Amino acid sequence: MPSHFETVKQESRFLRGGIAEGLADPVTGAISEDDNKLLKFHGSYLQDDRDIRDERRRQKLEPAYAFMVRARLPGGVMTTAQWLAFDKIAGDYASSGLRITTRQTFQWHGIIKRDLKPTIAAIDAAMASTIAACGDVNRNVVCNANPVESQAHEHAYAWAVRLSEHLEPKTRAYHELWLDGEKLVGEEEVEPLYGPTYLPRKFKIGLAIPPLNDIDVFAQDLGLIAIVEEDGRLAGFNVAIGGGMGASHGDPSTYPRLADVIGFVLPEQLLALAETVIAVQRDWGDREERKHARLKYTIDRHGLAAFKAELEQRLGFALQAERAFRFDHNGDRYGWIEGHAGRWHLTLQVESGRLLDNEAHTWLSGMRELAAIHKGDIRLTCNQNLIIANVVAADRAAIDELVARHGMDGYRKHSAIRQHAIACVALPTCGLAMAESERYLPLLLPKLEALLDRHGLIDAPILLRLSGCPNGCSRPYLGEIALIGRAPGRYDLRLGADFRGQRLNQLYRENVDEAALLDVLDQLFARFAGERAAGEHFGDFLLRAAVLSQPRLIPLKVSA
Ligand code: SRM
Ligand code: SF4
Repeated sequence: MPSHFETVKQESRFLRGGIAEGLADPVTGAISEDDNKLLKFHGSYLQDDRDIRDERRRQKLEPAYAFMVRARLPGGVMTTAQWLAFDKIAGDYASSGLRITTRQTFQWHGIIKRDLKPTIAAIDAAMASTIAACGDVNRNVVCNANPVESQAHEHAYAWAVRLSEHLEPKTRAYHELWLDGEKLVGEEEVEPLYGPTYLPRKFKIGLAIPPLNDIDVFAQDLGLIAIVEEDGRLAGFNVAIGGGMGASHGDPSTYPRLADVIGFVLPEQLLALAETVIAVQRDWGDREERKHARLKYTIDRHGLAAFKAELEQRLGFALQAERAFRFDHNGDRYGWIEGHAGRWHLTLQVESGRLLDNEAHTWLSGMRELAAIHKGDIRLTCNQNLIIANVVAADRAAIDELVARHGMDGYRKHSAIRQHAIACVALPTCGLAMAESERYLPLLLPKLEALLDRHGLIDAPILLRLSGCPNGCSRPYLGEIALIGRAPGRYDLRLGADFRGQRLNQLYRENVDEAALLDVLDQLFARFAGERAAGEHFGDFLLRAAVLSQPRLIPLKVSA
């Protein structure tokens, strides 16, 4: 039997439900549970401030409800005018600045009910959107974060935009609800790709350009690996399907999975390919149990070969054999990089993607000042960082001065592990968080740095990922060291992913507190310092030294 939410979608009249009525209700700061689920398709969630949840309950008050809003920003690229508009929205309506997400877009937290419509309307006025930023549809299409390094990067970014637009839901509900668009009266509405019940679950697409796997392409439902010829031409894309991170503690029927590479398509075949992978998932995905509804489970249930055969039969052509590729690393490269056409790009690290003004740094004021003088654009990365892009050489010095004056040049001073750390939002806004993540990272890092320093490893780049629960929003199963929340102050410690995003880590200690975590890591750092081979990464070392068992190799048949 289809899950309750399938019925809610079916009866929602293409994502309208009772959202308008719920928003107009002055008695509560919330909307109904079913409407909240529909609201996700419009790019927003109802949350409550968990820091004060118990206190409000004691005072017999309803929870401190507020909405999170997420923009859809394919490839994470925006103009300076858009930056200023997003910054103004943060000032006018949100409670905690701007938050860069692990899918290279912005979130705003703490928006009260009456401000939700003006917020979404302001995002639209800035020539962006929130439709399909969340929900059972194709989400923000992510793309290599530095898309102007060569012309092939520009083309790959253009494909990210085309995919995003092509796969956008077609319902007029978004315009009706948020932009005062005319109501459809008597006209037949259709969702040609999604149909009235949309997808069984969320769907994510990402484009990577080797040798940089900065988007974690194997964590995507549909990962596309750009194949660039020696002359810089974009030949097409290797296709990887079935990646996903989410799992539930204690439920082995849920698991993180890396995508399988199943072939190669030409650029002109890309839209049909994406649309058809989605259509097969739409028809074959589990609509009874949402926990098992992602594409990764559909593929494992039917078998990769059967899925591929169905895909090719519907496409009417066979995928070509996958082309050779090689990734060097994931994560971002900080500092200035020269792109093509004499333009420069400066990548800055933003801890956990949170942009605020405080004593240590003034990100909001600094970026506001920058947006007023910068002639290029701004890009967000899947590692929660930002790039000041398309700068002419003559403007670099002024930007360097501004960045230093606002304390935004932290990356220069950061230890290697800090440079490679990501944490999901978790408390106080995330309703699913079991432990702290974003707020714990700044407390944990100095302790890890002290250990690494003691063992002479302060310059060793190690991928550190923290998530407040096993849903995996920081892609923790791809961390060389990962902490996954179990309960307040307690985490599962997972170890041993590689530095290229091609191997999942393994559970090493279950449900441990900080003292136990640091003790275990101290011992492993000591061994790493003494026994590591030249250039060897921590995750690889743990396998070679048999601290961890050899994992199932992911299906990367061609990369050496
Ligand atoms: Fe996520 C749910 C935040 C990237 C897997 N994620 C949530 C919610 C909306 C909680 C909820 O459902 O009530 C979190 C809101 C927290 C808050 O207060 O803002 C949340 N996810 C985030 C962000 C903001 C984390 C961050 O620190 O940046 C990321 C927003 C990305 C975006 O712009 O679209 C974010 N989430 C991810 C990723 C990483 C990625 O996509 O590259 C994953 C793992 C990849 C994947 O999808 O498998 C991820 N989020 C989940 C899941 C588990 C899905 C599953 O298949 O089991 C959930 C829970 C769910 O969907 O039921 C979830
Ligand atoms: Fe919330 Fe869990 Fe995602 Fe962290 S990993 S943002 S705690 S759902």
